[in-house]
Amino acid sequence: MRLLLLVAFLSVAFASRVSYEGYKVYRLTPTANQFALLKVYRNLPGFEFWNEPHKVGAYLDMMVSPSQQSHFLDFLEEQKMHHTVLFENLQTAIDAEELHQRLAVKKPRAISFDQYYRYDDINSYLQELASNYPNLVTLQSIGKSYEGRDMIVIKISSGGSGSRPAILIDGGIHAREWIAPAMALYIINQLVENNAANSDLTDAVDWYILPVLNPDGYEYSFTSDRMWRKTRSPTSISSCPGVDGNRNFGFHWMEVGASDYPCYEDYGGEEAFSEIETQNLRDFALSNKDQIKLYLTFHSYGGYLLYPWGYTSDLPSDWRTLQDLAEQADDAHVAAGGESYSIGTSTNVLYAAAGGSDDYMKGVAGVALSYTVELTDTWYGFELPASMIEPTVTRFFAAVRVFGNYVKNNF
Ligand code: 0X9
Ligand code: ZN
Repeated sequence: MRLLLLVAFLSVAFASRVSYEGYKVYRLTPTANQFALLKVYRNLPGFEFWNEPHKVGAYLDMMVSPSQQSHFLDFLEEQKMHHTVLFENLQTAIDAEELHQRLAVKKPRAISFDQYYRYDDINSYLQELASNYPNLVTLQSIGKSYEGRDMIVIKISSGGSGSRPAILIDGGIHAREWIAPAMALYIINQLVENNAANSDLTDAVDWYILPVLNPDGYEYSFTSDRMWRKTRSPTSISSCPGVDGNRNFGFHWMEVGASDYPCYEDYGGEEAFSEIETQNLRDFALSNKDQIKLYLTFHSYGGYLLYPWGYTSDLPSDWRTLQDLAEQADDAHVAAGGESYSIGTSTNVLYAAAGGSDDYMKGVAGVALSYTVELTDTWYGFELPASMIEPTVTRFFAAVRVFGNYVKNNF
């Protein structure tokens, strides 16, 4: 009976959601020729690339709607293309995740890393930290999102005199990449509530952390469409709202790897910084540019530690420093039990895409050490089960410690 009630409740509560019933996610390993053929499917209705293969032998994850299955299977068969299925029915995984979220204790006394938190819960936690640790924590709204949600940056600083070097971190520019805000939240948790064990990271360095950079999209991915990526502002096509925040920064904007068609997932916007969320982060970074020495922006998935540039295959002049530091961070991640990350520039290791926050921080805000972290894992894609949060964030915190200590010792 209770189960029946729960099922009834879930079906009413989620009636208006985008359904992924019957959607499959394929992992393909195309040859170069096959990849050229597959490109035709990009942005066709019923198909979505979850990632981009960057070299022959790398995998391509593709989400395919039910109505395209038989046609697509014929194509795979015809091409004799190697493939496995990551999700037989994506909606089944989304339902399981929702059930887990519903059953998780609401507003726990202590934060835990066995569930994903909604925007309001994240902000309540930040408020709680601000009142419990007034000597370490201050909150600042850097502005509101398009739908009017505050974008809260938590500053973690043990004080001291004069200007101290700082690290800027954000997560959640891409709504569906839920592990990114969770990672940011874990860093906050460790620096504040476990400060006794991490005081080496806060005694000489300040931290500015924005856990949810795209709050409207993040909430929308809980309430309406689990696979939402973009912001939620209107575009010139009313049925296709939202801009890819990570194509919207004003540095070599729209030069490569971004679309000018609003219905595509990598739509770069009407103009650079068309989005209030990217404007707010820009303004915050520029007003603290002398202090910020390192920038980390969390994404998922696949396990990449990327540094600029994303707009060109040219290397920045200080690439060796960026590479060495990333390798040290990765060593710590591996020592903590994690998988090794692929390291290099966005263009050379992943794909060329201009207008990213990482390029802007380095190219304009003058933050020499700028990284995009595509968190692990590699099997679940965006639909990472809540049971994977804790191992993911605790292991990567070992890498964050390396970044923190580098800034402490070098600035
Ligand atoms: O495409 C992106 O924005 C990032 N990958 S994701 O799968 N999370 O969407 C990679 C961004 C790397 N940085 C730049 N291209 N500037
Ligand atoms: Zn992303």
